[in-house]
Amino acid sequence: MSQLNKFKRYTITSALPYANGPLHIGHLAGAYLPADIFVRYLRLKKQDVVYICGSDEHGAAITIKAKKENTTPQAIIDKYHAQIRDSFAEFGISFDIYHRTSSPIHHDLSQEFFLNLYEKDEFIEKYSEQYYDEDFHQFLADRYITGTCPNCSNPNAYGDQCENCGTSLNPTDLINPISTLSGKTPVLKPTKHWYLPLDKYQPWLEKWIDEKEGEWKVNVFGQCKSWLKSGLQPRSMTRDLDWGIDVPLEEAKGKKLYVWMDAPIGYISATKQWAIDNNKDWKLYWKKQAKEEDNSCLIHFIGKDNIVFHCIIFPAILQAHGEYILPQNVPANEFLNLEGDKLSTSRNHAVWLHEYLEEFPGKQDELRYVLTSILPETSDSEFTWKDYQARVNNELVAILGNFVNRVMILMHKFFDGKLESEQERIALDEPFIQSELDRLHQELEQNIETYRFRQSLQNLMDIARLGNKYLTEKEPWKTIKTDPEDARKTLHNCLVLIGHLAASMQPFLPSTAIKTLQMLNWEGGKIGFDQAITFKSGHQLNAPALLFEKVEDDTINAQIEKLAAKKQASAPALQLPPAKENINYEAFAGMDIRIGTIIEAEKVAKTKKLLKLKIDTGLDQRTVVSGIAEHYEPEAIIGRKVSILVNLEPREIKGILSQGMILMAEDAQGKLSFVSPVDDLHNGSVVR
Ligand code: B3M
Ligand code: ZN
Repeated sequence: MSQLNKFKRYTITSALPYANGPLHIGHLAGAYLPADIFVRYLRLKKQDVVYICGSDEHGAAITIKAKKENTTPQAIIDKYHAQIRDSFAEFGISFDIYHRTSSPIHHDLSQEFFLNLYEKDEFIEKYSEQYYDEDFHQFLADRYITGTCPNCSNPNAYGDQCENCGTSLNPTDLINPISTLSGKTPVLKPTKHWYLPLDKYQPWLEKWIDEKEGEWKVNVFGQCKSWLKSGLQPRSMTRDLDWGIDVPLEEAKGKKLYVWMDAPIGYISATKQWAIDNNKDWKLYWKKQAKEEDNSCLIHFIGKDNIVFHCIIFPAILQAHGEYILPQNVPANEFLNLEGDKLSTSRNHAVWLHEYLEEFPGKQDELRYVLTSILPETSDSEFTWKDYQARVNNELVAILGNFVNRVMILMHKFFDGKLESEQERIALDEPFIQSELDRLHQELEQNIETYRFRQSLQNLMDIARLGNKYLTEKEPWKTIKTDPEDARKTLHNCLVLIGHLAASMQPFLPSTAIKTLQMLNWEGGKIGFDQAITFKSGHQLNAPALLFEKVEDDTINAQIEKLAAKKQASAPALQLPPAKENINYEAFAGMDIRIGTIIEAEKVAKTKKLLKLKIDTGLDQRTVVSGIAEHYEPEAIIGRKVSILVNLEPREIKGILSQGMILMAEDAQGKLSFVSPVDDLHNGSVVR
């Protein structure tokens, strides 16, 4: 049973993207597509819902980008805000407002929040030693400082968070801190800041999070539990920066709010703006109401790297304020990978939305479909172009498109696209199909309501499969000659099914739903989500049009090549050693290199780099000491065919007589790899 009516209202947010670069498919699959499906569904279920998003325009993410592009932060946010907003609109992400955190209404509300907490004495004010870049005369926080994560050893952790393990950090937690401005090790200098005592809220947070067990996704709940277990620390809510929202205190002149203090408040200020524009009351969507059952249901859609901010820090801020509701759920997604590698803006390993739109015009629903099929709901998932092609061709074209197309063509061929029957209204007249349809539709709703969007999309496709199966079994193209009434009835049933399909498509494939309704010549072009579908006898269909087109190999190969080319272009230039002086042939021919097999391998005691190997050279079995222990585990290389220089003068290494040398190739990162024959050669084969 649907749980939707438990709540009076819904406040749905998607993470505010930093306006510091274009969007890629990972963004869409993380926090936007799932939220959009959910919101479209809520609207179709006639719920009172507001869907909020906007650009996050403060913080080091913006200023660092401005520096890189040699321009101002304002120019950066103006440029990317517009680009991001347009990409979202093109993909049908149906925000009620796409706002900006640089707007005055947002600055005001953030300052009001800060002052509210300040006046209640919720902050701890303290001087502490903070990292400072002497070359750039700047304190270093957040993305201005990187170092090794004390929790997972990721060497590229930021000053406020490790994106690898999700832990939130303070700059002083980093091991080997480095300024991202000068690349130098920073010095410590005292400065005053205002800290939110998260440790004080810990008992309250624990209780609140514990209530979410079983309701929140396991990955989200688990992350929260593990931070609470390691104990929360006070967290500075102010920064020594010159871009951001002013700390509204006389004594804090020149300081700004921490971007994660202001950004989530951006959800609220955006709602305020929307309410002004639409004559609504924003407080209904954010403030605690007199009766708890009148509260709005707040849901944050985010990617997993934002969990700590939405499940710990922002709730603590809201709770400290006291007048606001807390999130009911935070269905964070894991990460999407691309062609076997992490999506990466810096390495340009991404499918950019603005490029997709140019190269695949009108194919937004295709991408929505593929991404929904592979949403990283419970674990990281992967986008590949071959998979994109397969899903479009074998699912959208062959199942959904094919069903609709076959029915439309047959209707036009046999009946000139006109529905006629003795009854006034044509309804689904096949109990088995009706009950299957009801079951699938119910499952689809249940899955959306529990954030299982992948599964709900499968339910939609199963409705199309049901149609195909029915059509194939009934063979109206044959019965038209033997029993034309049966053929007519079959096709009528199929059309009712298509009506249901169009209705159910709406959250997932909004443009396709509209196209389908147009073909059906559906009055008003809108269809209720769970409305009974009937046609008036005499109803005239419009001409059939293909819903989807096959994706050709060439198209896909071009995309794969494009990714490879980008990767190559952004790979650091190889630092190859210069060529050596020429030698004569005799010098080369003097080397006796053979193929051999490693038959024993063990670490040389008290050394880090050395392995003692026994090699069958075909001529004999001999011992070689090789400096490869940092690259290979001894057990893993037994049986490996290698090339060995057998006439190198024996040498004693760590008390072991080493007779010969294994040939190794070294890559730009210093990784060693065996020079092994591709074919299966016998030991003693000569290398020349
Ligand atoms: N801008 C982080 C991000 O883009 C941040 C989200 C803010 S949500 C309030 O990953
Ligand atoms: Zn980490």
